[in-house]
Amino acid sequence: MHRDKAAAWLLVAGLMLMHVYAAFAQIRPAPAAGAQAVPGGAQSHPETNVTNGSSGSDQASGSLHENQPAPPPITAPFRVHLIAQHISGGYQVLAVDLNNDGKTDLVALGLSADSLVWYENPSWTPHVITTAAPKMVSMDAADLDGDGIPEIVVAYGFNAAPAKSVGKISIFRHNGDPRQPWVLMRDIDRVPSTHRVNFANVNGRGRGTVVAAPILNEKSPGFADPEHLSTPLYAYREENGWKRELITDENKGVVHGLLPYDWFGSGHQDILTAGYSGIAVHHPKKKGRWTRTIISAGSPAPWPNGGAGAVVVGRLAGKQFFASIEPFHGNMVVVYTQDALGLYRRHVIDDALTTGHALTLVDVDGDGVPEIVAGGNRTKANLFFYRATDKSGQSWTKMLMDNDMAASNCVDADIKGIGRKTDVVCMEARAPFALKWYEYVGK
Ligand SMILES: [Ca+2]
Ligand SMILES: [Ca+2]
Ligand SMILES: [Ca+2]
Repeated sequence: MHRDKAAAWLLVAGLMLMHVYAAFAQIRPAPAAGAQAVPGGAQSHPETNVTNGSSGSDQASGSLHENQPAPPPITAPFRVHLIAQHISGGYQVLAVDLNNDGKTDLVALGLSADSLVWYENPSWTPHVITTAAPKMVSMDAADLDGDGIPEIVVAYGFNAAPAKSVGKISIFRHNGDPRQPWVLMRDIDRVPSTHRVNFANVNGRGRGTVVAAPILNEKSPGFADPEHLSTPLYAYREENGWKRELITDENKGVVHGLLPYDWFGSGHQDILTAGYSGIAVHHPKKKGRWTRTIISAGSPAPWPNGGAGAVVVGRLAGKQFFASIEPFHGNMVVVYTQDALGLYRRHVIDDALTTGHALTLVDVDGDGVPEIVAGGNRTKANLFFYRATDKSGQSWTKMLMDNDMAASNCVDADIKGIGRKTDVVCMEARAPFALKWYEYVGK
């Protein structure tokens, strides 16, 4: 590089670092119990109170690595709150009220964490749910008995190699005080490499059905899955004594996304899956029969690089739409909107994600047009906020939400109790395995 150009570049980089350092210096790092809601303050470059990670401490001590470029500026209008960290192998977060006080709490799951822990809003005091679910990978919450405290289904004993995975599915419930350790309510099943579990309302009478998706067939050697083996999808209905029911064995290879959603508007939830076979809707019929409809093949790349890894569904311009990450651990964020004939049209709105994993819709401004949050779990400046620039969802702008987060999972939430979900909470897959709340501070 020419010396003048190099000097100019160093000057620009130095100014950027000074700007970042100034932003860090103005605010106090929040302790785990100190993330305060700060109303108002709309700004295009929100402050962050998160200084975890090597870059933050290096900046604070003044010992900058000369060859390490400054992180890119955060451009999405959120204030970042650190709720907790060191949730080893961070993989999933649930935003749910666990003590029936009307405030949304957070449950954080780590693949290699030794316990499942919930964090009580607003102090974010941690409470252990259980230490009896090693190698957990997925969870969901639903109040099955109507006492106001949800039960939690957990998939654990996970390994991506099915031969090494017990794949237990169990429901835990509180034992009088949800702040005290919970107890096992019911073991449901063991299915090798079970990777996603959800409660679902498949009968129109409540969420008393567990749906479980292994990531591969139990005989599969791994993600390459050269024989294109069938990956089953199971339901367990409380009314049937949690007996195993096959939803489908038509999905092939990796199944990574699982979503209960009333796709057909029939008053009960269908089950969506995303994987090598694309995105499918499984619709419950009478007597335990299910129909399967492929709504997108996902990325058209040949096996094992095609399909989709995650799916979310919402409404846009009065019509149902869905969004996906494609392919599995992929680089694309894709939006599907209906045309005049009701056919879904595929729009790739981003193809620059790194190992895409987290995906959620959130309507931050309550205008009825969902925004999209998507992120990947490999690198730290890889969590994005997408906002439609037209009512039909044809084009979207992309903003960086965080430059120090490798998100494995994000959910929308109402942390402050305003009556609408305008917040996003994300779980980090890499050290320091942070659980962060992104408070929307835009207009
Ligand atoms: Ca609560
Ligand atoms: Ca309950
Ligand atoms: Ca919106």
